[in-house]
Amino acid sequence: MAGNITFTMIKPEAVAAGNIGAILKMINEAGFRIVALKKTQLTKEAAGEFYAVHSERPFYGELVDYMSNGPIVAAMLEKDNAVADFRALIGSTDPAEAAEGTIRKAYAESKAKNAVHGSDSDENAEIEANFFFSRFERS
Ligand code: FUP
Repeated sequence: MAGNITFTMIKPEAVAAGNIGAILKMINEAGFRIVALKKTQLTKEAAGEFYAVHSERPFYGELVDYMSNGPIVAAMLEKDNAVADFRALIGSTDPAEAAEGTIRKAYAESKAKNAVHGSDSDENAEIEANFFFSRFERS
């Protein structure tokens, strides 16, 4: 059975552009409950660890630089079928391919600066949430 928790980050360029509120509003209006929320900045080392699964990809170095370049907002979200429903809400990795009504269509700048992260499995949602939040920070 699909789990009811996913993890997201609002990425540095979306935070810098002042889009935290607008993106959280879209998330709420799509029926997700915010379980935990934190604005913080990743060190290069932490960004490298978070994206370790991509360490062999050609864009890894740029991804780590960009994700550690400014503040991000990390959140745990709750909803039935959370992982799949949130992937649908954010849209394709490349905003040029993202559907109307998705967060990336509205706010992403490019495939690299694509406004938001969304976990791709229940297992990764738990790993990623644990990266940012302890169990004492979850309601
Ligand atoms: P997604 O799951 O949609 O966030 O996309 P991926 O897991 O494929 O990629 C993770 C992150 O790597 C993306 F959010 C942005 C970055 N990326 C690039 O910078 N260039 C690419 O060609 C693909 C991904």
